[in-house]
Amino acid sequence: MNDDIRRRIEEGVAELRARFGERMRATPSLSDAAPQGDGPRNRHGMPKEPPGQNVFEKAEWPVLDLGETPDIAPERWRLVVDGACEAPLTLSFAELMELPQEAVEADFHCVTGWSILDLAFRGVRLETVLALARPLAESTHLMAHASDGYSTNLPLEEALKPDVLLVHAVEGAPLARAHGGPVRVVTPQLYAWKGAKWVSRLELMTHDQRGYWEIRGYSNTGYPWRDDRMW
Ligand SMILES: Nc1nc2c(c(=O)[nH]1)N[C@H]1C(S)=C(S)[C@@H](COP(=O)(O)O)O[C@H]1N2
Ligand SMILES: [Mo]
Repeated sequence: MNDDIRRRIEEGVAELRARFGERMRATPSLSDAAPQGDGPRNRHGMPKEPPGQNVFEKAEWPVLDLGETPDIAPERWRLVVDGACEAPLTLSFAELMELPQEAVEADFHCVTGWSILDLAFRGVRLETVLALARPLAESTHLMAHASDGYSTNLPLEEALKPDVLLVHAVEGAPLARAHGGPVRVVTPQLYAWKGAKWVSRLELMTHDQRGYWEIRGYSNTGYPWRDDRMW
């Protein structure tokens, strides 16, 4: 990664944190005084086991999607970042691997009632690619689009959290195709449907718009510690 890109990321991140920091800290996953659930606390002070969830072993991690499994070789994978931003961009897998890499240990909570705890994810913060794209001042949300036709929306105060990653490896191995490889989004602070497998496009938006499951009745916010599942 050259110095120019490094500087653009640093400047972009500082600007986004100045714009969204307060809203990020006010979200329920960071500031819920009485979160529901049990067990020790996660890195954000929330109970490890949100209400209504059953913990599965890592080896039993279910595969859940619309039923079509895109077959995308890493060399063919592209991520388009466009919409309400100053500097739309397209990243290849090699370019993604050149950006600053993060290791995040996080839990994965599916709205259908299962959780996998302490998965070791590796990838690039969404914040990093959004910093490069420079969201316009009016930009408030994004739609993550995927190669299977799936989509899911996120407010930027959720998308910018430091453990929201474009994941390419889990537990030391490349992300399996069935779990969204070569690259998916993971949103540990929200139910797992907010993380698009086989992510292909991040569309910045100046207003909220619902994605695939949000249109069909899932909650538009999806906070596990508020049992925030439907509508
Ligand atoms: N592209 C895509 N991403 C998706 C989905 C999908 O159908 N297509 N399903 C979502 C839902 S509902 C869940 S619970 C998780 C499941 O991820 P997993 O199959 O790795 O467990 O992926 C989310 N991301
Ligand atoms: Mo799901």
